[in-house]
Amino acid sequence: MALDRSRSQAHFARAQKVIPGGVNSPARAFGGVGGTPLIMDRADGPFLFDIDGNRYIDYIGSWGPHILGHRHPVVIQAIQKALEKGTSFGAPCELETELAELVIAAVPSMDLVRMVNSGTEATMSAIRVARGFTGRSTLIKFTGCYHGHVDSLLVKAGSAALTLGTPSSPGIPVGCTADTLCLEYNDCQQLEETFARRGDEIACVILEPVVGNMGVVVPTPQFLSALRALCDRHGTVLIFDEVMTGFRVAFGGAQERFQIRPDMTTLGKIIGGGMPVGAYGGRRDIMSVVSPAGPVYQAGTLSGNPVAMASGIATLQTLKATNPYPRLEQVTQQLTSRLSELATKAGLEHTIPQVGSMFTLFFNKDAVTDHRVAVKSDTTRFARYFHGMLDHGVYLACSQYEANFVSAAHSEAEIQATLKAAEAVFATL
Ligand code: KE4
Repeated sequence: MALDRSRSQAHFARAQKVIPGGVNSPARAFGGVGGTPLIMDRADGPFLFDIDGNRYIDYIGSWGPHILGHRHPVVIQAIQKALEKGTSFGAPCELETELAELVIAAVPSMDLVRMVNSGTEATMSAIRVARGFTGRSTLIKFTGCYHGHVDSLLVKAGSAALTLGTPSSPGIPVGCTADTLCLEYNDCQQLEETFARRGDEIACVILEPVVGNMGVVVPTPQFLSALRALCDRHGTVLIFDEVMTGFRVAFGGAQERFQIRPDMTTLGKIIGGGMPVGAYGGRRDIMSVVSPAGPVYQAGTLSGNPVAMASGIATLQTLKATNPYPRLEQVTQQLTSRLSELATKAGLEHTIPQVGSMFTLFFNKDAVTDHRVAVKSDTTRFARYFHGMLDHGVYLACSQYEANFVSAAHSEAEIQATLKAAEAVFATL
């Protein structure tokens, strides 16, 4: 039975008159799946509710922040308490030190940390600091990894060959990406060749230590250890962009899970608990170049504001106190293995990589190890799957090239309802 979404349709038409594309972020515009984005009214636990009153089991959790589920009482109370004292002072407050201490205690690579307001700000700043610290300009990123809309990182590599960055968006002067080398994820040979030729000019390497932004792609142990060794050998700063994986795949992030220590880490999403927070940090000698301690400038009006800090503190403290990770791993493994059984029964070529509570169902016959394989996925079939699940009250990431997230609020009932929906939808694909 088709859900009534007339209010969403009408409101989206109104939004398009005043907001580019009707959205404040293209990721939520349904560009990869077609149709009209739903206008959400409220959220609670594992659920989203649209303005037509339809309820959805939510697997994006605001694209990662809501590992505890929406409106966790401890987080809401902390925000309300902070609000009683004001919103932003433009001066230091105790809460920003408290969140910094919690982050440093959890993330092995961070001696010092600077709060910002988004993951993009975090990666943009980390790149600048790495360049300032090394005095070098060249950076390496990997095709299919997304690090926010930073000019120097919005680079779409061409073929698998070493590609000098060409901007993937108008408005970015070629000069901004001339120093960006784009390599293939998990390709150790290409990495070694690049360092052999240009290692001593490379300021930093930045990567998602578990990729979420081409769908979930898992690094090989060889790839991570090659990265660490080559960066050590050439004095290059290794940056783990853990905006998505930080406090998601383990309390200490992917670096704790894989026992690889980067030189710098960027964070976001979960450390704000749904409020705008990003952070970057790392080795003391590197972070000591950051203004005003050192010469590399970075600033922000609302960085460290008490309301966002209170939300992040409550989120991390609750994660520490409840340790949801073992159950998240087990529930997500059960969900993905049952989804795979159902997809196989329906004769659908697929692969479902899963790390912790992140997963992607690729309509692809091969294991997705990098962007070259990811882009061979059947995105038309994915779009039908997405909308079929939506009609059954399950809200997935609206792109084949995104991760989905299970939260601590997802109970057995939601998992079973998701599987029931998938069984029905797979039969229609
Ligand atoms: P923000 O600027 O959106 O807070 O963070 C940018 C960013 C940086 N690094 C990683 C690994 C990220 O995943 C992101 C943002 N992720 C996307 C979803 N894949 C956010 C959704 C959106 O852009 O609306």
